[in-house]
Amino acid sequence: MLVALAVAGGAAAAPGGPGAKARAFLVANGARYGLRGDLSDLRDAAVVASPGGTHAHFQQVVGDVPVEGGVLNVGLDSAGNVLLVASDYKANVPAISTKPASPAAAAIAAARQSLGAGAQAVRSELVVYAEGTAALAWKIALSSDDPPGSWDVFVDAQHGALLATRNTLRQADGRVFNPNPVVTLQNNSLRDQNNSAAAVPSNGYSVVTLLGLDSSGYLRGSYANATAKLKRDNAFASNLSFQYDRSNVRFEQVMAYYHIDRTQRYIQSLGFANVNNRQQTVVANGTTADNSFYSPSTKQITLGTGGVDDGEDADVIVHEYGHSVQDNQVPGFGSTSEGGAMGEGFGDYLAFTMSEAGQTGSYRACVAEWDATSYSSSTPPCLRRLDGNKVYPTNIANEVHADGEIWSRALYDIWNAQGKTIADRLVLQSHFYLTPSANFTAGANAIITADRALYSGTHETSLRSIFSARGIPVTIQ
Ligand SMILES: [Ca+2]
Ligand SMILES: [Ca+2]
Ligand SMILES: [Ca+2]
Ligand SMILES: [Zn+2]
Repeated sequence: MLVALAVAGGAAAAPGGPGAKARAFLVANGARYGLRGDLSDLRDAAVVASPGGTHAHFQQVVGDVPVEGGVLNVGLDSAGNVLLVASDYKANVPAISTKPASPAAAAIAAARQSLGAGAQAVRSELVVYAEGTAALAWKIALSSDDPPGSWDVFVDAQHGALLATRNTLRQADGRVFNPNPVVTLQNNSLRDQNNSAAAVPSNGYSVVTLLGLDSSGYLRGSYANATAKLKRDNAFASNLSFQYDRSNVRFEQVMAYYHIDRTQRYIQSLGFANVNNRQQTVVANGTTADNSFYSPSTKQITLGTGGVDDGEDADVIVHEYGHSVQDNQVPGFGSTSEGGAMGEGFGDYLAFTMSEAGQTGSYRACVAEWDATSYSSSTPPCLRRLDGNKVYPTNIANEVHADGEIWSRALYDIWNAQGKTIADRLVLQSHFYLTPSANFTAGANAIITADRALYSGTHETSLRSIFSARGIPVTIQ
């Protein structure tokens, strides 16, 4: 019947759905793909709709058993005309027996043994494995969490021999600045040049692994959901490879995803499982202002495009994430001006500790060197610094960012005195002791309390002298 249809008027004129039309086309043109004239070894697998039409998928079989990798994909336009045939059909697969002599359980045991104890079998199915000599095989899908792994193992279903192991882990990758090209290239004279790709040479970028993405193809995962202001600008990569240059509107989404995800993972690595442990939504390039913000009402971060796009500087992204962290630990935090200053100081501190590795000299305590090229005349350009000499109350200016440099200097001194891990744990732990109206003294008392809780007060003398040097009264006995 199908042959008759093809003879009668070609695939485009054949009646019926896309699958029937595709089949008719393959009957008429199958010789090109090495197909059998009657298509008796092709099973209808799926018909998928897309904006461009439909796609009829076929699975090659021996009897009822699928031939591994033997698929055809026939693309049709909306009128049902065949546009393209993609064929992985394997010609000359013999009609081998499809009755296994060896059970699935034995194949699973062999597969697990070949990979090590951590691998768990997720699925098993019979296939015809047709690389080289065709063989009936158990295809065992396995996964492990630590280290992350995903495999297909093929075990001969007649003799039990291991035929092949395929690593199927889908590693997502992205191209980012880490933390920003001024630091990476040690070049203070880089300029935005109106968001041009040419403004930053390729060695200013790093290619990184993106962790935790769901399988949607968007930058959406356990701890971050990075989006654009307009849906059409959302980064999408079905192969999970997100490699853009800075002139692409999607670049800042990759930056936001990567730096927020790694910050949350770092926080968890310090033993804090409940500090902003949620999916943070970020709208990259969400405002044309040279400003970025965290909104306590929507819990979202918005990154601006004024000057250098804020999303091109990890320090700005992590600073905003700091506000989100603090709002999560102390809902409503920062109702006093000193509290607001502590929020800004903590954001700068978090940006510092997430980027300090490898930073020396004047870059080390400088925040947002790349973003600051569009408004700072210092060398290097800095949004703010953590190593200033402001003291309380003399230098209070009643502007939260300026006053935040008193607090960030105290945190920076703790970091330099106790090292990264202890300092970061003390600072995060201290937030649990605060209320929204906290001032500098409450913040200092909380850090000393955190030290008592985590380290039996081992660092108290040093902490007290650091706060004293900043003029911050400590009132805890
Ligand atoms: Ca950009
Ligand atoms: Ca900017
Ligand atoms: Ca820096
Ligand atoms: Zn801020």
